[in-house]
Amino acid sequence: MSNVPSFWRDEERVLADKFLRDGYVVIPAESRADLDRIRDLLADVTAAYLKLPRPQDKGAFLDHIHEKVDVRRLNDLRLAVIREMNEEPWTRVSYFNTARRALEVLVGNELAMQLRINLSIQLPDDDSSLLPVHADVWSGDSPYEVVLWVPYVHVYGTKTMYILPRETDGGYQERMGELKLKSAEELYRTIEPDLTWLDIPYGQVLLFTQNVMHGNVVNHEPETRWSTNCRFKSVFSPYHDKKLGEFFEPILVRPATAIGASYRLPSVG
Ligand SMILES: O=C(O)CCC(=O)C(=O)O
Ligand SMILES: [Fe+2]
Repeated sequence: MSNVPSFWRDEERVLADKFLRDGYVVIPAESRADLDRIRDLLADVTAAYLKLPRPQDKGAFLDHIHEKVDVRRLNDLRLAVIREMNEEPWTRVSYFNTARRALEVLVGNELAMQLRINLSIQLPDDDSSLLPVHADVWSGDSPYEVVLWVPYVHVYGTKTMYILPRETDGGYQERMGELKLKSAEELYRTIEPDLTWLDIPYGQVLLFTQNVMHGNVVNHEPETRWSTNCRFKSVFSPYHDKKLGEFFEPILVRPATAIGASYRLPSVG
């Protein structure tokens, strides 16, 4: 045992160590009320768009939406729901509230948040909106970003997303050059034995670093997947293509930072 005292609180250290090891954590939503409010909005906006009565059981309605909409209309529905969700002034605050303590522990307490929350809807057997294996950091995201990924239905099997735990991912990314893989398909087949398929019941949320490989496949379960993703980063961590003000917006800046940033030394003489 080292005799250097730890500055961590024990339970925060446990969460942090898990995230360092796996590159992700799945935790109960910190505010179930905020989670429910977003899910209910998704269901009600979808019902209005499809000219259906307001559903009683919002979760069941979302799970079975493939009975009411086909692949041809899916993208228009998705865009309409994303627009309405992002137009509501409260959704980003509620979204943050589903994991705010964990974000503070894992990312920081001065935070920038992605301006728009993304929505993914995956109907059973639909191959039109897949995300083959990738790490977002390969295409312009900063390695300091963390994704808060929230399912609105129970996700499991092929209805969920997969992730390569960080400990294993590191080895593959180091050997990427030697592996000489020609396509995402080949990469997927290489890492497939090591993938974790996240089983997340409604009520829990996922936080992950998009530096590790992840993606999804055709949903062969009998229900539709509904999930959202949105990125957070420490305000002062390096930015890449996704800039502050365009893609990210500061959501929590502490007074000492505000005072420091606005201070001008008096001019002398
Ligand atoms: O929702 C998924 O299946 C993948 C999400 C993803 O790639 C991301 O949020 O970066
Ligand atoms: Fe991604």
